[in-house]
Amino acid sequence: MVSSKIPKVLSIAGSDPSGGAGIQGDIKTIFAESCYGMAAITGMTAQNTLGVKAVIAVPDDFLRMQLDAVICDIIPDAVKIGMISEPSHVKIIVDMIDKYKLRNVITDPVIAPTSGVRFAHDEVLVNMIDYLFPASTLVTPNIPEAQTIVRAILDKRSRAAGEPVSAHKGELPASELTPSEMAELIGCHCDCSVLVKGGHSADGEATDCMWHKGELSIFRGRRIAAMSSHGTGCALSSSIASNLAKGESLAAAVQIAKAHVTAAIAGNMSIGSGNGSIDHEAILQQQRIQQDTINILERKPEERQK
Ligand code: PXL
Repeated sequence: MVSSKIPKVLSIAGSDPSGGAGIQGDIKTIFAESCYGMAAITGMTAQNTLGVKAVIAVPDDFLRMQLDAVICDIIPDAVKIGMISEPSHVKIIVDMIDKYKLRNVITDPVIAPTSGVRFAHDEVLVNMIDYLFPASTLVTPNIPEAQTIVRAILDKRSRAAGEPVSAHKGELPASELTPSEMAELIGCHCDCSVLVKGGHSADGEATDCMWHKGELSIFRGRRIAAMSSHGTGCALSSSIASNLAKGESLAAAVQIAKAHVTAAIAGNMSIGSGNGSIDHEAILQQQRIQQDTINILERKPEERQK
């Protein structure tokens, strides 16, 4: 049997039955990026475009069985990690990264949805900081998530130094740090690359900052006032994973993913009565335009005339 050359991407995330975020959104994105999508489910949500009503986690053994079953048969070229609602799941996922020497691991630290019940409680966050981020290629928090992560790191440092944690609770520097300072702090603490997404910034722009191997890169973007932005973070992390699986560098993968997700938000698809899904079809169109351009450029000059 000849193994297919299609890049394979595994999403380890939660189910969103409304189809915009979680594994459903990831699979749509990975497909639109011309990769083969797989999904191991950490838990299920009950939600629609108005918000998340409830979350349940799958049992530990069952998460382990899903991951072993898929990975021992189909080794992924990249992995996207999304919703984790159990502290024990973090360690199971990190064990799998080590066991199968998984590469191109993109972790989207989803702490809470825009509207509804929280996904990850403090212990999950602490485990992510201690074990999952150091095992990841890139971590992709938005600004509020980065502030929560920075706060947890500073709390831990205070505790280790025997200082009162409460001293900086409320007026903590986290809210005073710029996105690039937060990316650097998290990246240095966890020894991983960090992309702080600017979609939630107050300046009306959507500029992302990446800390990668001691260097800072800025990815400028335009802020789109769309009614349908559900699934943006999931699509970005899945798109970065897909582009890494296709062999792009990390900076190129982020750049391409940002352009694709911007197009998906601009699609402004109207689904449901609340914050509906981004338009994953727009990623497919962008991806095709890009591929057509590459095909034209790769043709010999005499063939280009035809
Ligand atoms: O967009 C974050 C996210 C991730 N995973 C699941 C979600 C959401 C947002 O609602 O439902 C399952």
